[in-house]
Order: sequence, then C-alpha cells, then structure tokens
Amino acid sequence: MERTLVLFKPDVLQRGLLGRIIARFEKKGLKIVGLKMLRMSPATAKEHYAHLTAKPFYPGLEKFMTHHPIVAMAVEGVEAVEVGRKLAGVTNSRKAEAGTIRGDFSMSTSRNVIHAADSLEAAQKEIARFFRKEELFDYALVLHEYFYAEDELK
Ligand code: FUP
Repeated sequence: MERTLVLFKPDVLQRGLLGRIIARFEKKGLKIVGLKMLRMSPATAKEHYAHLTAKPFYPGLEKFMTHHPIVAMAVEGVEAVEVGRKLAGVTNSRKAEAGTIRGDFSMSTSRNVIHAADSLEAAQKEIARFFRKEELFDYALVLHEYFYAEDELK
C-alpha cells in the first residue's frame, strides 16, 4: 500500500468545491488517512515548491498559497501516488483531460485547485511536512475486499 499527499488549494475553499473534490478520491477507492485545514507558511511554501523558487511566477505562487487556508489530505491505496496524479490531471488545467479534477474544475496553470505528490519519495516527505504522526490513521475499511482482489494486495 502507498500513501500520497494531496493539497486542496485556496481556490477550492473560495469556490466551495471541497466536498465535491474530496468525493472523487472516496469514489475512486482511496482511503482517507489524514485530513486537516491549515494556512501554509511562506517557509513551508519555499520548501514545498523548492524546485520552483527561481521561477518568475514563484512570488505569485507563494502569495496565492499562503494568503488563504488550504486543506491537506493523505490517502492510501495500491499505487496511490500514480492514481492521485491521474485523478488530478496535468498542471495546466486547460490541457488537462476532461474527467480529471483539473480538467473539470479549472482553467488555469496556477489556480489549478489541487496538488498531488509526484513520486513515492515526494509523497513520504510531503506527508511528513503536513501531518504529525498522530494525525495519520491506520484503520481497516470494512468494504476493503470490494475494492481489491487478494492478488493485488501482495
Ligand atoms: P504539479 O506537480 O502538476 O503541481 O506541477 P509543478 O510542480 O510543476 O507546479 C506546482 C505549482 O506551481 C502549480 F500547481 C502551480 C504553479 N505553477 C504556476 O503558477 N505557473 C506555471 O507555469 C507552473 C506552475
């Protein structure tokens, strides 16, 4: 089982889309193991977007991500990182496939509603960045056997 980190950006809360977008993860079968509302600090933004701090759009990105609250979510499932990226769609929402979250809810490369970790290594680091150990939950889904066949869980 993998865990991945998803962020619902300020535009999700401002536009009242949180419930609808979280529902997509639940419907897919990803188990929510952590969920919290927070305000991202400029220091956390610089760490989270370390690969982008030199880009001309970075100051605007930091301002956008830190000015209003966001929601962080950790989800668990087989190949959860890849599945999370697929659900999110590509960065530029105008190019994102219809049916993906960005493809359905956004017209922007910046106000693109969601972040999903792009590798298992990044997911582990990012979960640790946004959640303390006691904020993450190990529990069994009663319907587990209806989400996966046994051989998929090896
Ligand atoms: P992604 O992994 O799809 O979130 O994409 P990146 O890590 O490349 O970008 C992270 C965030 O930077 C995007 F979600 C929004 C912002 N960004 C811009 O604002 N403009 C750009 O041209 C590219 C990224």
